[in-house]
Amino acid sequence: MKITHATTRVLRTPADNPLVVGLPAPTDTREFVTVELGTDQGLVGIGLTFFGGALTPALKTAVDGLAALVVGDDPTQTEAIVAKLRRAAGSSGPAGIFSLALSAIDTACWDLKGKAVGQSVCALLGGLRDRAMTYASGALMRPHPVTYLAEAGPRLMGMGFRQMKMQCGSEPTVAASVERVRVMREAIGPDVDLMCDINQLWSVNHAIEVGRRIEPYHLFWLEDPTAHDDFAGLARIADALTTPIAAGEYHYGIVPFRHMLEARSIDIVMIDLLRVGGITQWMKVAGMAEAFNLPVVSHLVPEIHVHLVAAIPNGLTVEYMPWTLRLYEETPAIENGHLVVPSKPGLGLAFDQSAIKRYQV
Ligand code: SMN
Ligand code: MG
Repeated sequence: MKITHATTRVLRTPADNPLVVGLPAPTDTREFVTVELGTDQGLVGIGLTFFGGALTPALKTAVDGLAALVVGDDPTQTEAIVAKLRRAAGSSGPAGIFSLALSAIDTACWDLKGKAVGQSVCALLGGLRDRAMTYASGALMRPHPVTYLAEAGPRLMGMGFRQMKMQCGSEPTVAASVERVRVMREAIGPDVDLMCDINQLWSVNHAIEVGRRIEPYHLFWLEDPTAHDDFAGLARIADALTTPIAAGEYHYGIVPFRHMLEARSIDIVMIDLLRVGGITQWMKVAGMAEAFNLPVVSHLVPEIHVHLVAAIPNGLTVEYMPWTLRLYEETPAIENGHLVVPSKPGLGLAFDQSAIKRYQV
């Protein structure tokens, strides 16, 4: 099979989240770059990327440039594709636009890999399970008042979620952070898994002080409590607390994960498909984590990550952040708190033409 052409688009959607109910709709937007790789066998592979922000036009140009380089190549030879693109443009990475663009191409190649043999990407990667636990994300955000959290938690449970993630980090006092977690835990009871994302906003000492005082609320994990690349600081927090520490979403490529794992910085490895550079690289980090006997979780893009987390022995749960789901004709179903792996070949996804028409820039 050979890649014959590529179509890329920028899609701009409202920066909303269907899991957030009863609050004013956001006025800002999110920009995604999609890619469709056409082949001489008539198959089309899809991928997407974002995090471009104001540089999204540059990100689209990067995807266009990498796609043009792989015309004529066999998309099933994913390592050969990565090596070629690294030779051609790796000097502009790994952090930033290179890895974000590489991810879109690599994902589309894996979609084609599956479609070529009639298997899902999950099956190609090992197919350990046909579903993965999933947690509601983006519904319990930092700016939301505590009273909203108390109402939103039970509502998410009513939607079938058995895990959910809140945010802390901008409270004025330690007591206010502790109260925020206490209210959330009281609202959902002891049997729902509750994660808390700090997004690097605390110092090491502050994270240890608050972390110790929220231990009684049994967080499923405390995420990015301090700077994502302060491996020694993260290790101090992880050693000081019983609560598992999760981090990794901010890392580009696979090498930072080596540093994080060697420093024993974390208890749960979070891998972002777009920043790590695609499915090929994501799986390498998952293997690194397995060697350190650590579970792996995903970041955003649940419709693709469900294949990966379900395929590996140390896959723990998939972040259900539904930002991208409106771009597809159909998306993975949620059954009893689990996200079901699409059984169709490849990713089992197709961009929704009406969404493209509505959101294309
Ligand atoms: C997050 C970070 C960046 C964009 C969206 C969401 C957050 C998460 O840290 O873990 O979902
Ligand atoms: Mg996070």
